[in-house]
Amino acid sequence: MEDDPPGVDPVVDATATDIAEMRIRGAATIADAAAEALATHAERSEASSPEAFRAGMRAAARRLYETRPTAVSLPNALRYVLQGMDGETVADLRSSTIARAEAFRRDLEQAQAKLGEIGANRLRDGDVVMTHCHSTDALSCIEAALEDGKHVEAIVKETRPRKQGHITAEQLREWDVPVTLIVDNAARRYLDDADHVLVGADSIAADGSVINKIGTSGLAVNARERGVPVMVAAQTIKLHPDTMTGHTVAIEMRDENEVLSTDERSEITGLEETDGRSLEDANDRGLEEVDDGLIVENPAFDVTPPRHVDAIVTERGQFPPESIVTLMRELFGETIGEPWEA
Ligand code: RI2
Repeated sequence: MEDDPPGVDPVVDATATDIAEMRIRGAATIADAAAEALATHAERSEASSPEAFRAGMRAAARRLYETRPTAVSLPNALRYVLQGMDGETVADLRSSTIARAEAFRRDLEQAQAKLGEIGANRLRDGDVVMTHCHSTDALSCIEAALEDGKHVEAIVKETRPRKQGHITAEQLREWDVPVTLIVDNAARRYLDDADHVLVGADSIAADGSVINKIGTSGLAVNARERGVPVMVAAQTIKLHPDTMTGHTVAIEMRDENEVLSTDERSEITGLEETDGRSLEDANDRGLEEVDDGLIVENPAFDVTPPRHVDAIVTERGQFPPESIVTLMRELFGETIGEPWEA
């Protein structure tokens, strides 16, 4: 008789849903939450054999992996934890997995603090920094500069559609940093007042391209034209190993509701209700195929070519983007597996 397919712990399920729906967001935070969920799954696993334990861990990792495609910190975290699963008994497998996940989470925190210290060296007393979206890696550079006693001010881009710049503004105000909040369209005008553009990354490709929140590439082009240096704060967990062998990074397309509500759509198209339900609902339920002639696209990320980036700041030092591949080879070697598929 075949074993039932392994189930995943409810905590894994809940974490995966929170990541997909962005209650847990930000590349580093996603990686941390994924490692924590794997540790919880390992701790609570009721597997009666080493094979069943391993299969359960792979299923848990797959569930987490399938949530969001762009931030490579997620598969990097899953790979790291699964590679540490070691032993001949369930007890040994369990303890080695938990220890590995804990080590991963500790390293993550230390890497961010170290990166912050390095990034802070680029900021001078009195500098004004323009930010995009919300990145804990980017903010760690500002935090370290403040700890060094430097005065820093920020121009914070709102960052449509989810307005994650508001999270950045909130954090900076907590640290007493003077903040000017602007809509995204005002960025070029305010670049004249900025000494740096400082952003995070969801993935860094082997050629030094930076994949970050939609709008980063346009900001970088404008910054280059204005002579404002672009600094990318990204722990090495953001380095995308598959790009060393020619793979591209998938860009996540998110729900159009983040851009346009059903009511706003109706206002634009002039079509209101179908069968007592909204158009979208009607389409979802297959009640009536309604083509209202309006397409809404919502890519979450874009690609900034290396020529528009001045420095990638990691916990291993700062790098010109074109040289990042050297660090990638050192950290990942040449071959990368997907242990959750084994
Ligand atoms: P940290 C975010 O993506 C932003 O694009 C941000 O720059 C990047 O993750 C890195 O965040 P999302 O999850 O790891 O908000 O630096 O879509 O916190």
